[in-house]
Amino acid sequence: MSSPLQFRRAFAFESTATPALDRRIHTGEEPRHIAAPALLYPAGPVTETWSVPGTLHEQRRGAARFVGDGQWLMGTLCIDDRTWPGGICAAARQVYDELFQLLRDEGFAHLLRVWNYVADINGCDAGDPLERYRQFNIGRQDAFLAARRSAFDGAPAACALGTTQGPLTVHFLAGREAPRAVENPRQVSAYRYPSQYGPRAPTFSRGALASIGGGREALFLSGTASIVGHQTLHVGDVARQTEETLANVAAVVDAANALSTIGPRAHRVDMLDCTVYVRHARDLPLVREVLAQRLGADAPALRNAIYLRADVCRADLLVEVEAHGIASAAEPSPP
Ligand code: 3EB
Repeated sequence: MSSPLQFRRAFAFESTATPALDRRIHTGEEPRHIAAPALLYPAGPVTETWSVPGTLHEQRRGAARFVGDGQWLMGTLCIDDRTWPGGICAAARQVYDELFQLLRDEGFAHLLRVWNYVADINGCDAGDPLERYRQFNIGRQDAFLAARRSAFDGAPAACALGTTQGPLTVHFLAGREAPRAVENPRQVSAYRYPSQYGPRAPTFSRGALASIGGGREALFLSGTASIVGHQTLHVGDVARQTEETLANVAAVVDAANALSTIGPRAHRVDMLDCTVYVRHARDLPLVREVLAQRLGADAPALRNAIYLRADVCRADLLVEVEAHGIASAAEPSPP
């Protein structure tokens, strides 16, 4: 593999000069041109950068802005669903149709990770009783099926969160080699959720493993919440939802380690780079307290975590954790 992929999270107290800047997921402010959850902690701004060596030039095509180096392709697509004919369902179809066309044009067969941000995700549009997230799921799955991409087993890792405003915003990371999809034995696969959660299931795997060069393997952990089987547990109790979420995170990490090319202890929960989405800003102290109890106050995962304010895609979920971990064959983790 010619160009290794690097991940870096830059905090406000660090130098803002990010070398080889490719794709930034700004989490410091709520910019108006994209939908982005607001940063709750630490004091912003935080910039997430997935980068490759060398300088890349951003290109634009339709709804997409993207960069690529031949090995990796990253970008963001935005469509304002409020003005798009057919609303959020049609906008989701259009965004994913354009994404898949872009991947075909650029010769990238595989989506590794997708971040979906939808304004008012638990709301409904005038004249349509179906929740906006459920509408989004229809358009997304239709696009996967139309493009003959894995809408079920082998779907990419993803998250879907609600913002207060902004156009439908989809960030993606694609590569040339198929990732290995990871499921959670404690949960029904999201793409097999029964129809009580909407006419079409969400299109994502619980995690994805990908070789990213330099003998390293990335685990992309999808948005993970207090769901066991297909049901939400601990409705109204953010502390217990956080604990259940961590149990699910641990289960996905275990399942990933069983598939890892690096080894059976390659990925560790306490070493993940976590993004924690909190529905109510007032719950932040309690969520942080539970994470500190469960991960250990000195865990790198706790030190590196960022907390964002977002609506979680089921109205009864109060917290969701997404993460990535990078394991290296050169530096095996201690037993
Ligand atoms: C869940 O487990 C919580 O629709 O892409 C998590 C990750 C969730 C991704 C998505 C939704 C999505 O069902 C919600």
